[in-house]
Amino acid sequence: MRTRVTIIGAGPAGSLLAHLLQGAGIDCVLLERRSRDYVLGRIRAGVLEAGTVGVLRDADLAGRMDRPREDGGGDPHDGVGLALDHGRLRIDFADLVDRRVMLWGQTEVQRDLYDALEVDGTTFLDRVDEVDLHDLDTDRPRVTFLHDGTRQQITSDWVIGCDGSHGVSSGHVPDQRVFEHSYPFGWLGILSETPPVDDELVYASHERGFALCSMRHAMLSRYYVQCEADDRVDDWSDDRFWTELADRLPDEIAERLVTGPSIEKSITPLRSFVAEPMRHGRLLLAGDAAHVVPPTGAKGLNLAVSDVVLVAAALRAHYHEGDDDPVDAYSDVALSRVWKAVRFSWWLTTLTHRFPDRSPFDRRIQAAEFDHLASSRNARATFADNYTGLPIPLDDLHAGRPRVAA
Ligand code: FAS
Ligand code: PHB
Repeated sequence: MRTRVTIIGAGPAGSLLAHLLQGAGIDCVLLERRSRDYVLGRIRAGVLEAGTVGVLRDADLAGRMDRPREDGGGDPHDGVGLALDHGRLRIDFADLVDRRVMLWGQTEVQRDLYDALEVDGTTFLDRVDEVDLHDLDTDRPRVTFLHDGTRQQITSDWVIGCDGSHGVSSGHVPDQRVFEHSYPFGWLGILSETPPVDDELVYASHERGFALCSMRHAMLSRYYVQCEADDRVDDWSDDRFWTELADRLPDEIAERLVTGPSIEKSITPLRSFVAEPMRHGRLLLAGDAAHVVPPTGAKGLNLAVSDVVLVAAALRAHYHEGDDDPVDAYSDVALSRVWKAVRFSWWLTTLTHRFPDRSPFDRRIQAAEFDHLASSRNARATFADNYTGLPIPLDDLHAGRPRVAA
């Protein structure tokens, strides 16, 4: 096969990139290891930054999301609640930064993307195996793979690694610098067909550990509790989960908790990971293929979107204007935004979780941080600025460099 751009991985990053490239008249082939249904069945992120919502709307991917909430559409949120032990405060996004976030599950985003790829007529091969990359330092890189038992090869101008944190692309960047930080705990998440405990999300920091109350719609709640790094799902009965969740929430919230059987239960390890650079020759990396953040800041999916918006803009400049400054700036410009999201996710995780080796000094520092948020509008505005999403640096990409502090 011959195409302009080969995309490896059809999660949110790869499938959004394919849709954006098709819209720009740039042919691409999308390769996915799993089946479409498997990808659609993964329960992951829930919060879309303001910028991500704009990207979906501009790409005509927001039809279902923009239906009224009561008709199953997305749920715009103007704020989020924080609780320390049993004190509470609210970060009012609308008042502080005049932006909001959208509760719209990653599974819904993925469904809208796959529906759009059908309409686009994108060449989308799922259940591919043994993907390998070749000749990335030439202007005719090749991708080989098995599909339906047949070994195949694609020659293209560019290869975009959107194959997540366990993919193959990242391994094809020689002299890669890897930055990793592991957390001594994980998240146990459940879905339950019960009404959410509050209209907004609640991030709770308690002596017993972290808890998060989220939602998908008026009769589908998403809850998380911090668990041991080596816990297994079988260690957590529904009863144990609900009891632990209630113990970690402020009393007035715990009293409203409606429990029910979990319809999904999974454990996610928490880690921060960045691989630099996000390019080698004609290979560009985007999304979890280049970076992973703890889900505390709701950044993973949103970073995948911002990387892909930058890749699509760089490839449009390459093909439509013969300008390669944007693609040459891509790695540095993307990383400048990635590291700010990695920092915020690390900060919010450190603020809200119970560290096993934590000293009384550490607990006082957490309390002082909450006290500063409660008493300083500027501190709350910084939180809101990061949580609702920093700008996607398209201007820096076209200027050929990341913006740095003067
Ligand atoms: P993805 O991992 O989503 O997609 C990569 C795709 O590449 C996959 O479909 C994979 O099958 C495919 N692939 C891998 N190797 C391949 C190969 N060799 N050939 C072809 N295809 C290959 N983020 C949040 O913001 N909030 C959350 O609550 C949250 N929860 C999460 C829970 C879990 C269990 C995980 C793993 C992640 C979670 N995340 C969360 C982060 C998640 O949403 C990611 O940031 C997001 O899926 C990133 O999208 P992609 O970069 O497309 O990577
Ligand atoms: C979710 O709804 O799944 C969710 C929300 C906020 C987070 C992480 C996950 O920080």
